[in-house]
Amino acid sequence: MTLLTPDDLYNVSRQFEKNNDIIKRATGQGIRDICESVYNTRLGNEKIGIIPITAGNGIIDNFAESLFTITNYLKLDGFITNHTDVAGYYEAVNQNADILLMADDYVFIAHNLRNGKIATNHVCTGVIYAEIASRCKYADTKDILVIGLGKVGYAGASHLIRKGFNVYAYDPDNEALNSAVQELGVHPYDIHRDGKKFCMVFEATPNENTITKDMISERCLVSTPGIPCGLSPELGNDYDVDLVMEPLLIGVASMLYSVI
Ligand code: NAD
Ligand code: 2YH
Repeated sequence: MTLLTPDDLYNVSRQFEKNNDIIKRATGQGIRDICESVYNTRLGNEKIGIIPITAGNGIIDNFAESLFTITNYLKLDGFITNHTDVAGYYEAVNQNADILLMADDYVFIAHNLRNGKIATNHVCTGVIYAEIASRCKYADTKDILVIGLGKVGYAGASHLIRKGFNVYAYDPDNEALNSAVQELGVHPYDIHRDGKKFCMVFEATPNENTITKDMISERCLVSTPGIPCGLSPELGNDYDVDLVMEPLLIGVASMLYSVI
């Protein structure tokens, strides 16, 4: 289990703006347009109740505040409840929240109380980062590499298969890799043998240096929610990589669009 730290969340809207510029440059569209087309929804004037949760490792400084910043950034009407946990839930419902956002150590959800839709951060993050990678405007094939097939990576790989991409995937955990081969139909990618290079890469691991020079072509698009980043700054510079990596806003935008 990886938990966000207050440092990860430093100036979340600035981090997002920088990434949105890269997304626009590499795909031709910004994150809002991409979310609208993935989910076929538009954000309106929904009221978002953000509930701090003390379970497990407890409150993360800056987490609820960052979600509040994100709701403002998306021009939604957000508020953080004064109470935590069940009392916070009760408060949010009584304050007429349309959508609730809350996370413990394992699951982070958006729940739309008006239409009953519920979404998890790991699925929505996987879907949107995979979608971003798949939109690389320099790609001339439908081959895409997925690195890491955990909760986020599997959801992204599944999305790419649904969209008709040729998905190559690597995970050192054989059980995770075999499930994705059998259930989704991804091609197993052997980093030591295949020598195939990709223009579109979706990485979802909690480790550094998961991306090597044998995997990527010059000017490729690497889209990764993984913390820390799997691409070293040196490799990113040498290969002139368009790197999309942001700790919270892109995934939360995806969650909100998915429950509208
Ligand atoms: P997980 O533990 O469920 O899965 C991680 C997977 O990566 C595992 O299957 C593991 O075997 C695999 N892996 C580890 N090292 C690897 C390597 N060198 N090459 C290939 N695969 C490797 O984790 P998760 O919930 O899927 O989250 C993945 C990452 O995404 C974490 O760092 C998490 O913090 C981050 N995350 C970020 C956001 C965001 O908005 N930026 C949102 C959710 C999760
Ligand atoms: O960071 C996390 C977990 N990794 C779950 C996310 C799933 N992708 N949870 C945040 C915990 C927040 C805390 N309980 C709070 O401040 O409310």
